[in-house]
Amino acid sequence: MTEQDVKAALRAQRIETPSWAYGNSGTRFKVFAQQGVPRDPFEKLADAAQVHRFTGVAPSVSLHIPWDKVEDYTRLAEHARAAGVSVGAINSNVFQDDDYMLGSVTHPDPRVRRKATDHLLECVDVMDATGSRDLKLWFSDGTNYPGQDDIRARQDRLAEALAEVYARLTGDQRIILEYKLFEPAFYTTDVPDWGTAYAHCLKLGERAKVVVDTGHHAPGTNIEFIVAFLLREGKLGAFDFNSRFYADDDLMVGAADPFQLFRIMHEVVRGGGLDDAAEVAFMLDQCHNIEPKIPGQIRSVMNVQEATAKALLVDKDALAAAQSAGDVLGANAVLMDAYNTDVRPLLAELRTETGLAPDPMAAYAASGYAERIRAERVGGNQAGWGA
Ligand code: PSV
Ligand code: MN
Ligand code: MN
Repeated sequence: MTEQDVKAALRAQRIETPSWAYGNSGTRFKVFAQQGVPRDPFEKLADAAQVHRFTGVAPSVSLHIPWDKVEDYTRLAEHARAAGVSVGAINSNVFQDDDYMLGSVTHPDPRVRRKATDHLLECVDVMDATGSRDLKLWFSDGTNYPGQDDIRARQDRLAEALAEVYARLTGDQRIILEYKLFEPAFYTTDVPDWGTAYAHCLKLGERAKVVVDTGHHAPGTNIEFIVAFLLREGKLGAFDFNSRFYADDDLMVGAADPFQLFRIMHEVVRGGGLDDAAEVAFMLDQCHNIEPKIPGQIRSVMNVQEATAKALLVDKDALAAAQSAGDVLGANAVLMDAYNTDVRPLLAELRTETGLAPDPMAAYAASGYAERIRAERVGGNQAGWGA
């Protein structure tokens, strides 16, 4: 790939930021409130627009319903557009009501299942109003103790709810189904892994695809293998990028293991996942508990860009030649050469060429936006509850 091709691919890349990254967040032990955080979904979109303003590649924002509940979603989408961004994936939330203690769409009580499915259908109404393509489904459903519920019956209930929601989609709308190994359930989780998500999506049809959240696997899992497999099957719908040292830490993508992120992006590039036709959504799913939020998002977007640039720099022909010759060390060296390239000058040049400041972090810091929101916004909210 020529330098021009690499730059063109980087210019076309899109990374979606999550509304909940802009609000206060923390662990179950403590939420450290920051000054100037958004007080409503409109202000979250305004902050997300800053990330796009300085990076040029983050033009959409995922919403989480009901954390981002408003009266009029058409108005919210218009507000987003006026700020220079658009509404991206709609995240459903069937995990925070008391009713969901034993599950949502897999709950043993049909009344609770109905309530949960109705919420998912309501999220499709929101998509109709905002023009969003993707309904992101994550279920906290599972059990804590052996024998607590019938594992197989829960799969039947899940399939039934998914089919009902899938039938409600129109146009280019999609279901993107997220898996997670454990938490909050500690014995069984109803969608614990990519295989379960893949099987359900396969049954649903073409417009159902899998979300790979990079924090949702057992330690040591080879995520790039999952990415390669799903892309090959046309079933990779999206990423929820973040990084983790222990469990679902939701730290900044590329912070814990930039080499893993590079390996993932190498499989994305190899499998054509950057092409529009692949319809892979690159989203962040992170919280900034102790660092400032807008710069945290800017840094994360830059980390994804750097990993992508390195993946694009892999000498495909040299790699293929070494692989087919059985040259183990040679093939590995081709990959490591790309990984060890300092791509920061290339990205700085690209930004300058597109009219952006070469260093988005410094440009944001100099913009005065942080000082302005600190002065203007009093009583900002927690990322989810009450936001
Ligand atoms: C669950 O851990 C998850 O990754 C899902 O994507 C949720 O929607 C998101 O976190 C925010 O809580
Ligand atoms: Mn996620
Ligand atoms: Mn998660």
